Amino acid sequence: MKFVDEVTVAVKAGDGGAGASHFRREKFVPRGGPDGGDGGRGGSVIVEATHSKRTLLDFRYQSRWEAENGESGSKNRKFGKDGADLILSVPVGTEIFRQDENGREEPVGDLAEDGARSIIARGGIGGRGNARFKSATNQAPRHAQSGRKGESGNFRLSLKLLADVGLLGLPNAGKSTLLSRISAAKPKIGDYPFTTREPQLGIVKTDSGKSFVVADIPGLIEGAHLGKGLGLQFLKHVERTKVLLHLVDLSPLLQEGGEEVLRRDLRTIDEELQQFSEEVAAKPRFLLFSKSDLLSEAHRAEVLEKVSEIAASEFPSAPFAVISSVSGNGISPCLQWISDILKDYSNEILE
Ligand SMILES: Nc1nc2c(ncn2[C@@H]2O[C@H](COP(=O)(O)OP(=O)(O)O)[C@@H](O)[C@H]2O)c(=O)[nH]1
Ligand SMILES: [Mg+2]
Repeated sequence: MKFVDEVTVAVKAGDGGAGASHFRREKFVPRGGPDGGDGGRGGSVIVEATHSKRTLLDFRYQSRWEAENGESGSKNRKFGKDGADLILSVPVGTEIFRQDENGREEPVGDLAEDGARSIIARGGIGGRGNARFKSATNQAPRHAQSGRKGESGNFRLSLKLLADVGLLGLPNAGKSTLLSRISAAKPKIGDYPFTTREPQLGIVKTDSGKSFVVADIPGLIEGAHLGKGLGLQFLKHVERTKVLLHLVDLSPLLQEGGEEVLRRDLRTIDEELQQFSEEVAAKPRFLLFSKSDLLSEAHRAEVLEKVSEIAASEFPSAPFAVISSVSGNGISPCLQWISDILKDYSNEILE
């Protein structure tokens, strides 16, 4: 199963600055020679791979990118300043395709390593100033060149995605609702037969602007590791995630005896994980007690206390939060926790 993050961008490199046409004028030099300087080079557009990015999300928000133009030359043979190059930072593993007017594509880069670069549009060179055109036969040329246009074009950027985070919980825990609440974008699915129960991936953006990929693992029920439901198929999807979000519906706590229901729900998922793979079960895990908006003010304090007790005794090493996917309350510390952990991983490329 392959998920890809794909964007198209329109880029334009900077134009070269114009050369100047100018003659020296000084008090005691009656007929000064030509002294117009050259224009500066336009900046190029360069795509660069970095481990610190995990998705192409930034390019969904902005699809047009332009590098700076070169400045014009001026008198006294002064060169115009070069335009700065524009660096587009993308995750390691990003492939680049140039698209022509007919939609045909040609691969132009495959940035497989941290720091790998591809110049996708070159800046135009600056025009020459009239000082350059002085010759034995033409002592006072007026002609100066204009700068060359910067290259432009449309490019498709494509990244095979691995889920960084696995979202686990019993049916109805609220996984899909949470994912749609926190998703900034949905990646495309390739090579996968369409079913109504395919795992959903979402690209999530944190307040600090970082993004990562969350997979909703549906259908995880008791016996999933034995292939019950579609559980096994989806469990395989968590194998390569870095962290787990374990979601449990807290609403049973609103009723008598709810504490036991909650503990059982938590353990059911944990046991499925343990049976599937101890290694997967040992991944850093964040417990999310969902649907907090269902708590009335009168019950809130009491329920929160029970939640702390349950979390501390069932999973003493896991951080936890009480959240509502309806109001969005309580979610952001968890997203911050995830991005802190993911900082330590370099991007991996799906084969
Ligand atoms: N009140 C409330 N209902 C929720 C919340 N999250 C999910 N639900 C509801 O719980 C039910 C199951 O949610 P869903 O996201 O489909 O669960 P999934 O099976 O784990 O994907 C749906 O009716 C949701 O509207 C929440 O934060 N608050
Ligand atoms: Mg669901």
